[in-house]
Order: sequence, then C-alpha cells, then structure tokens
Amino acid sequence: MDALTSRYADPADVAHPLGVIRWGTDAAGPHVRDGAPAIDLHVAGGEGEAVTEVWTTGRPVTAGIRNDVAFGHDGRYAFCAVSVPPAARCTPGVRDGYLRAFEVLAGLGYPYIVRMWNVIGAINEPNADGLETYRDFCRGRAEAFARSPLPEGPLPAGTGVGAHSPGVAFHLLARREPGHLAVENRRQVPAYRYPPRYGPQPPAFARATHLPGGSLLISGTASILGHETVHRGDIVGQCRTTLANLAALTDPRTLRAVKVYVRHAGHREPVRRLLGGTLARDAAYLTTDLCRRDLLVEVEGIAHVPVPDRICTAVGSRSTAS
Ligand code: 3EB
Repeated sequence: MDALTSRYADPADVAHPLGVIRWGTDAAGPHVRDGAPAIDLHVAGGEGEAVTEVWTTGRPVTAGIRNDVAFGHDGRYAFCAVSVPPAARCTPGVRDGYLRAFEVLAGLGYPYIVRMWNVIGAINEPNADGLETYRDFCRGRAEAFARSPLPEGPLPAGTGVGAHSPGVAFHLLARREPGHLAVENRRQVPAYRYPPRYGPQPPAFARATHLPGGSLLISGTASILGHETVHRGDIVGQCRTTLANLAALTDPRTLRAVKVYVRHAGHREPVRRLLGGTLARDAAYLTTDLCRRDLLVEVEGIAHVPVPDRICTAVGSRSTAS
C-alpha cells in the first residue's frame, strides 16, 4: 500500500501529486503549481517527445519553496527540485544547490535520499578549465555529499543526462525513515568505484534503490560492462547490452514510467523498434545528450519487486563514494 511510484499523466488527474516533472522543450526553475512542486526540464528533442511525469504515494502532500528549493512531502516521502544557473565552472553551483536541497530535506525531516535525476546543459562540452561539464558536475555533487548534514545511508539511484538549455537542474526523492537498499549490478563496477580516467570524482549513485513498499527505482542504465562503454558507434549492440544490464536487475518487460534517452534524433525510431517490443508501450523516448560521448542510449524505469531476492545489495555508501 502507498508505494512510491510515478506515471505519465496530467497532474490534475492525480489525487495527491508529490512532484511534477515536465520532460519537455523548455526549462523552467522549481515552482509550486496547484499544490505540487514542479520543474520543467529541457530534454525533449521536440513537442512530440514531451511527457509530464507525476510522482505520488496517494497520501496528501504539503508543498512549498524554501531557499529556492521546491518541495512536497507526505509524511513518508519528500520530493524536491533545484536549478543551478549556467556558469564557467559548475562545481560551486552544483555543490551549493545540493547542499540547499540537503538542508531543506533535513529541515523537513526526510534525511534519506533514494533517487536523483540530474539534467546538465552542455554535458559533454569543456568548462572554462577544459574539464568536461559532466566531470565538473560530478565533482560538485561529490563535494556536497562529502559535506552533507544528512546521516550516512545507502547511495541513491541516479540519472545523469544532457539538457538542451544551459545550467543544471536536479530533483530528488527522499524518505523519512531508513529501510531502503542500494542495489548494484553484477555486470557493472559500482559507479562510485569508476577509475580516475572518467574524471576527478567518480559519479555517486547506486544502480537501483529498493524501497520497503516494493518499488525498485532503477537508475539510468547504459551499455557499460565493468566500467567500459561497449559497442561504441553501434546502436544495436548498445540497445542489446542495455537490456541485458536491466535484466540483471529485473525483468525489463515489467518496468513502468520508462524513459529511453537517445543521443541522436536519427536513432529514436530504430531504438523504439529495438526496445519497444520489450519495454512498456507508454515509454518516453527523449533525444538528449548522455554523460559519456560514446553512449548512444540510456534506459530507466520502476519495477515492483516485493522481496529483493534476485538482486544484490550494495556495499557502498556515502563514505565509500567520496
Ligand atoms: C553510467 O552508468 C551511465 O551521474 O548520476 C547513469 C546514471 C549515469 C546516473 C549520474 C550517470 C548517473 O555511468 C551514466
């Protein structure tokens, strides 16, 4: 009962929206509309790709804005959204934005972050120092986790993709109580142990989070084996490996609220043909850049796994990540 989940819907049709995300063609900072915190992300290649996602547990929500962080909470879960303006280097803004979010979550009493999404403008472009923006972002996020006022806990599941507008936007889901599990993927090295060739700070996220209500929130999953991108330049191979990576966590046919991020607009229909027979029919396909130049496709979704038996729980936590 009251499992945390999301669906593509008009927020007016959802009884108690905890957070609303427009995955669309414009960016708009965090705001509260019709009693729910919301953010607009510029990640769709056109209006035809755009979707509105609504998170809910079915419980009444209190929403507000504090310190430029839009939040909603319902006694068990909190959602919050932040945007960070464009800058020559994003580390300081990302660090400060995450620390603001952590303070709001701590103040509301939801200290356990279970899931995060980061959309990053010019993600593969160099910053003013020649460091790739995604790596610059990872440094800022790592600094924030290292200084976090929140108690130690499992790393959240994550998504890190490009945006068509400059700056960084992120949103988080957090719990009042512990009891969730961080899940890793036996086919992949934990991201927090990626070697230094991928940047000065490894990305701090788990491959999935399992919640006591049974939701399995699966991170953005790509064609990575160990820590290496496989099938460079081969969209068919990348789709196949991505599906196999998902299948190591759960049956990909059971995923809901699926998002498929595709780097090249010309790959969207081929990817839909390659994955559409397996993934949910209402999966969203979004054309946007991905965090490694050689990645062509990334997939995320939510499964319902009452007992997490087939999956491996992580050894990682914030302290092993920094
Ligand atoms: C990967 O597996 C692909 O930086 O939060 C996936 C999910 C990826 C989350 C993040 C990055 C992030 O490394 C990239």
